[in-house]
Amino acid sequence: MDQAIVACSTPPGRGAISVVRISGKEVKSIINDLFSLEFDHGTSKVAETNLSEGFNEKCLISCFESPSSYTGEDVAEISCHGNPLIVRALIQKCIELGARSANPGEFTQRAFLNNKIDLAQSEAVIDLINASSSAAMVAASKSVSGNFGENVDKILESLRKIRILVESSIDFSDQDTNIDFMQINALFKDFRRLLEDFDQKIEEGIRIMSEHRVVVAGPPNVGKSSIMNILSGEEASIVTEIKGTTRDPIYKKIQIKDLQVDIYDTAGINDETVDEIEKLGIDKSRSLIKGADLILEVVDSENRDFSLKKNGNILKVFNKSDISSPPKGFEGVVVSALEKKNISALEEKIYELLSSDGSDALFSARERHRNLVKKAFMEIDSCPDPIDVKNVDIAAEHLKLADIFLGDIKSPMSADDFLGEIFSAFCIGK
Ligand SMILES: Nc1nc2c(ncn2[C@@H]2O[C@H](COP(=O)(O)OP(=O)(O)OP(=O)(O)O)[C@@H](O)[C@H]2O)c(=O)[nH]1
Ligand SMILES: [Mg+2]
Repeated sequence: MDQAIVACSTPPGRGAISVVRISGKEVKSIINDLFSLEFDHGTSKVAETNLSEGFNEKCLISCFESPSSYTGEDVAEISCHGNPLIVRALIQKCIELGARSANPGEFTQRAFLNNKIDLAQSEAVIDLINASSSAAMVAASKSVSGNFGENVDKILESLRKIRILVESSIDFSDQDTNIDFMQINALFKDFRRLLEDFDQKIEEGIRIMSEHRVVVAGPPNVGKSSIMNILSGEEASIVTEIKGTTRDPIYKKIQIKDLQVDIYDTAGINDETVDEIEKLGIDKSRSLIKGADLILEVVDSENRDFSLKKNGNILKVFNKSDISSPPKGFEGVVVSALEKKNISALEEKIYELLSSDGSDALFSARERHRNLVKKAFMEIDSCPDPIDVKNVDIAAEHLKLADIFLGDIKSPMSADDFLGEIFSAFCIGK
């Protein structure tokens, strides 16, 4: 077992409790030295430790003995009062007693190295923490419990069936064995169909995990900032009657029902402006519009013909309904930011448009998975079709490479620095 690692596993800051986690070979002795406590698997005990002169902290210590722990090593979770000073002192004590500070994701990395979970499950743990909707949460939890991995296994199993037949046709080619190429080619077709289906599921799995970026855009002075302030429930943006008030984009995280949404207020689009600062603001608006999942295209009666000339992810909003009416046949939501009219309908529509994305996802997935499937596809596409006695050597090579790429999804055979790269994207304490 490796040297013990220690970190705070709860978010930084003050709260009722914080949890300091230690994992590794010195855990038993550290717990004993800190709390005069016998490390006892499956128990949670209250004990005190002296953290500084005249200051004793009462903690709850939960013990998990190797291999029945998150990391597969001896693990202790120490719940203390949620004060960063206490957390820091506790971590310092653990370091003095033989532990070292954990790197980001190192607990999960150890779980992976100790075969507690595969790589796809480790990634899903982070997806579960970061999920920004209930549907994303469900998808990530399915991946944590192995649904995603089961799909990978099924595909690999199907590929290996073909590989066994192909390889044996090469090994026994000089003998009078009857190699059934019809069967090989039929299996090859089934495998391709499975992989195509999996690729599509991955696409949905990625989409459901993506953040929801909403950009409030439109001409100047139509009430974009007023709408932003109502949706975020605070005075995030400055509102004045002067055209071109907002320059830098303003960003807020908001919650609509079970959906977490990143919302941006932007500078009004005004192609006639000569103001250099306003022009820079408009450039920023345009690049945010490009990357948006949903654009609220706000207009008022003075700008009823304005259009960003974009298709797809646009929700038209007519504002200032307290002083004017929308044009006949207006297709969108009609609101008054000033009188807070119809705002819940606007929220409902935003929710509806964003939450339909990827709601069929069977599991959470990532770009890394998609790239490996793409590479496997390239091998499959380069594989001779149909496979026959003359090209079976070439086919064997491509199938082998496809196997390696697909295998890398769950258990990469590559070097440590690759794993380090993956786990460094995790948070400390995880
Ligand atoms: N009557 C009425 N006035 C509104 C409404 N919403 C906003 N206003 C007014 O319109 C003016 C512009 O509002 P803002 O929210 O700053 O508009 P904006 O689109 O962010 O403007 P820029 O940042 O300059 O592009 C302010 O005087 C607001 O009080 C509304 O629903 N009804
Ligand atoms: Mg504004």
